[in-house]
Amino acid sequence: MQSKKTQPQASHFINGRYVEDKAGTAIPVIYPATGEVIATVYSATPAVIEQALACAQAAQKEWAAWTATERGRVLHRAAEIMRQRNHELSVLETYDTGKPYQETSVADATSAADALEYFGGLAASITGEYIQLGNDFVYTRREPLGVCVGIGAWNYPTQIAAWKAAPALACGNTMVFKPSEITPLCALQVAEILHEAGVPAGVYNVVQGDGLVGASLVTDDRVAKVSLTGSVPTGRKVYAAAAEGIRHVTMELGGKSPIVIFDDAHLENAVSGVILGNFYASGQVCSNGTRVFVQKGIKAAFLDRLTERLKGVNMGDPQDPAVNFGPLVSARQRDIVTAYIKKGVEEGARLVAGGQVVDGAGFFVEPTVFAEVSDNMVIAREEIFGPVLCVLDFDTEEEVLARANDTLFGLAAGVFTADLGRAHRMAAGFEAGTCYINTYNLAPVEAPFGGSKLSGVGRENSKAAIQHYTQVKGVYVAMGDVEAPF
Ligand code: TXE
Repeated sequence: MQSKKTQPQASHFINGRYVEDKAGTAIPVIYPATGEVIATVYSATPAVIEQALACAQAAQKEWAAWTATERGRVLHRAAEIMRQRNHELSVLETYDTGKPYQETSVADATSAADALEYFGGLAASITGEYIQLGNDFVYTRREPLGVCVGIGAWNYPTQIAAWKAAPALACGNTMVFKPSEITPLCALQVAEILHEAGVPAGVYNVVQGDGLVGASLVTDDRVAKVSLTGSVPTGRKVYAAAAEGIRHVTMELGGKSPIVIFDDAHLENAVSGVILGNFYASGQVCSNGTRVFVQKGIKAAFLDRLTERLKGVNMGDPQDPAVNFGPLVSARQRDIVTAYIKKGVEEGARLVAGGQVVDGAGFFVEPTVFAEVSDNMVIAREEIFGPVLCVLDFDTEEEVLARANDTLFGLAAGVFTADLGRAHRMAAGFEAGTCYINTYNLAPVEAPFGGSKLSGVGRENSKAAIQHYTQVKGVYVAMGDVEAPF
């Protein structure tokens, strides 16, 4: 059993050190597998928020004056430290979220380290351009935005903290990051490691709290940019608040993504893709392909094979490396998911597997599969954010593309087929920011990640992220006299 060192030294990490202010509201940190309180942090008071923003502002000019190679060097060092501590960070991620260690040990701190490494390497290649205009010329400078605010959701606390920190810092910005109040522990480790790697005090700060603390950060005049990972309703509030100060935004919001399986698909891979796209992290992944459209010819075989594969679920203590299916993050999330399952039954969908809450102190819900789901059912239109998979069937390519796109979301989409032309036609036709052909839910930092329509604005990872953490200044240089009409 791991040492349950989960109580952090203090709630916040500001100006290179831990800071506590117990005048803030106490936030109990609950271990989703047992319901026990494993730590207590305190919501940031106005004094703590002020201290974080003031330090971030004070540190930004000096940090931007480092050469990009120097900034990249400390990000690389931070990635190295993170990989060395992957085990401890994964155990903490499991305590924070309830996700099985089998997942966290390969998907969370490793992805965070990848981002630090990738943007550490990209930093020195962030340059402007030279535009010759006869004898005159223009050069451009790609400059940092200033103080950035990051706000995280509860499903990938380490990864989200690093996916925002890495490009922001590589570009010479500073950041105040607020993790979700439901999973406050991991971001503090990211801050500690960045500081240990040599990032100067004040460059990356973490403060705790709920939406009210988030709202205070978003509306502060010192903030140039806000990057949110969260639900669409929250995205609307944050986007509107950021507009007040005409701030740059990145919105990584929710989804109700389609996976389309044609008759000629590789059945085993399609089932694996659907399992990854619905049951990884107990279904609490924004890009999940929760509407699974199966062509009628393969539907029976698909359902048989999926039902068979679900027997491989090993639900239990997520700290046990043999366990591959954990609890939902909170009692509230469990109740939201079970309400949707009840709704699905009421609407007449056929419950093929699961559907039950697992008795005990943890927030466990069985992996659940509905078939005979119709497009207008609530479970086919709303984001459930839990292990609930909806199987819909279809006849033709044209029909399924129209139905797959018939949603206000646009985060991700996947297709399984052996027909190369059809795969790329579907990818081109999907109204989504992140598409998959014959796989699902892989998120390498080299690839852009983000949504269209209600699922968001902007992209995380890949070179695209540099556009969202810098601004271009054009400098016109006249080589001759200035001509004027009088
Ligand atoms: O989101 P919430 P949760 C989405 C996922 C799901 C949701 C679950 O699809 O919809 O996130 O995460 C803060 N001003 N994604 O429940 O409630 C709040 O404190 C400023 C998409 O955490 O929206 C928390 O830190 N901040 C994603 C954060 O917003 C406010 C991947 C999110 O809270 C605020 C993962 C306010 N007014 C989950 N109100 C993707 N697309 O990558 C709340 N917050």
